Amino acid sequence: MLRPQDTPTRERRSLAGLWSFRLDPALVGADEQWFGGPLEHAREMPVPASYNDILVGTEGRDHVGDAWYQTTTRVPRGWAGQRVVLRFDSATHAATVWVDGTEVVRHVGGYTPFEADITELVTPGDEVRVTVAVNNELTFQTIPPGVVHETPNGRRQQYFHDFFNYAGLARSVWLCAIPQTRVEDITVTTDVRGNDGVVAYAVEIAGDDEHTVEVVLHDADGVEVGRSQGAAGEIVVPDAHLWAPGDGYLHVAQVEVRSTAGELLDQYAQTVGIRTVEVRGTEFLINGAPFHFTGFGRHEDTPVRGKGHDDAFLVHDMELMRWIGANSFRTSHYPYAEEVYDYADRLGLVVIDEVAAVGQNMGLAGGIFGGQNYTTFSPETINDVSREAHAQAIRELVARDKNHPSVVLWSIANEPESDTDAARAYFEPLFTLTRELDPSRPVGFVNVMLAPHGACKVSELGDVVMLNRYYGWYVNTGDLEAAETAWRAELEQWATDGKPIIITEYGADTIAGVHSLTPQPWSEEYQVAYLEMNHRVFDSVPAVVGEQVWNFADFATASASVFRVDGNKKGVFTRDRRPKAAAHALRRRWNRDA
Ligand code: GCB
Repeated sequence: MLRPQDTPTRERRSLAGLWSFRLDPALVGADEQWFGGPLEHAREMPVPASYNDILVGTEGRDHVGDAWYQTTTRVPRGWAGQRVVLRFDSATHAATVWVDGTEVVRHVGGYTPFEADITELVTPGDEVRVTVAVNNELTFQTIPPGVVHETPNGRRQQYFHDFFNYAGLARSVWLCAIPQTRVEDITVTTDVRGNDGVVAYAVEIAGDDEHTVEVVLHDADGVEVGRSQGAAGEIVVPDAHLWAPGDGYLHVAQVEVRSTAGELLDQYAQTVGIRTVEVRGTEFLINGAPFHFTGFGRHEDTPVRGKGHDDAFLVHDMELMRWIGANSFRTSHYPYAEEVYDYADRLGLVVIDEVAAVGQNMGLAGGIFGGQNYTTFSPETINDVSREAHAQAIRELVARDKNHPSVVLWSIANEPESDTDAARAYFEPLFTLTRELDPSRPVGFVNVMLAPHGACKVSELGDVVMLNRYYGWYVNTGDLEAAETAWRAELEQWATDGKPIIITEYGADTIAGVHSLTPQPWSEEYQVAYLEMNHRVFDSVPAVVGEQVWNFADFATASASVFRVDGNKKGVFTRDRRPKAAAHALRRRWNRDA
């Protein structure tokens, strides 16, 4: 599903703004046909934004059920004869959409786009009413999983991951005009031969069969560097300027569809970063050169707007990344807004792209999230239906992000149970699927401390080893010497697998402003000492090719918890993006060679 664009043949209109809004905890809206007319008893709600923290009190924060959104917009007069498409960049976690009372699409999965062709329901020049019921319930059959409990005090949502279950329309909504005969999809893969860049493409066209396709490749200055006819082909760029970490050089492939008479039917501009990614032994190679990941696991999380995408935070956060010397991040623990990947492409930032499979681990969730009553993988809990939802989430992730040069690695789960045969049986087909969908990138999953080397039955399926470890925090708390010994011992075992190791999480909760002469947990000094200890360990194990601190910034977690105070404080920046002492320490380390 291509991202909306304005081109000579396409137009898009953002539906951002204030929509009518009404919570529906009793789930009566569909029966009462709230989609049938103007939403009654509504208040206003910004789109894009998560609704939870916009409202005051527990009503929005702890809501379980549907949230109804409605807006009216005018379909531009000039769109007659075009396909009119309504597109949601996301709806968390499931949505049903009506246009003037007619249901047009349903979608499950909170972090990927979906769209509906509404051409037959609208008249260019007229107003149209769009109504969406967004459901935030997580079950064992959703990605991520959760349980809704019916209690004497109402319905309560339990979940097994460590970030707040923000919901709503957190990303853009678009009304688009797209030609009848159109570019439906583009897949670009790139290679480097000697000094030449090779751009292989496959274009899918929908509509009239009588057409021709041409792809014209331009460099960043707009100079044509090659062209090719046909729906699939290859363009060789002599002496190509490659996309590389720190150098977000982008070519643009103009895909043009013409009638046999030569009339332009559709045009779509696909950015292309020419680069290669390869895992060789314990090295992670980008353009043949060993790459060492520095940076963070992040969250889409800001005050008030929750997971609502915001360009100001996007640019500011990436400025902070640049300041600190980070060259990469992981989209922990779900696919982020597409604006983030576009920007990473342009900045030359490297992305580990993660599907929203987090919390599939009742052993881990037991102590923290009350998952002790459940078996992770079983017919009653995470089962074949869940795996199909997981597979679908992977399909939608790869379909959406496959053309981003910044994305170098797929992460198909964060910290699932991985030391059982059931886990192995669950994950094996998902690795196969991901490789079928995209043979051009390595695939991995993030291993949890409960499944150390030797016990983990899933790691051998991955091209890389990704480890989240908290020596000196959750274990050996406060004893960095013992932590260093234990951590090095474990890491040396992983190194015997002969794969690159990326430390995808290491971190210590730190309250900004708490200081201590001896490094005490929760103090800024401890966070610095903790990171330095980790770095000594990483630097002594050559197979370690990456260090991503948990987390870029403090973030919101579930409201009811005795082990989080006002959220997770492992941020190197506070939630409002002020640096802790650790930020300066990381900046020194990551700019050593500068
Ligand atoms: C983890 C999880 C992450 C948590 C973090 C923590 O292992 O992957 O989602 O926030 O630990 O701080 O406990």
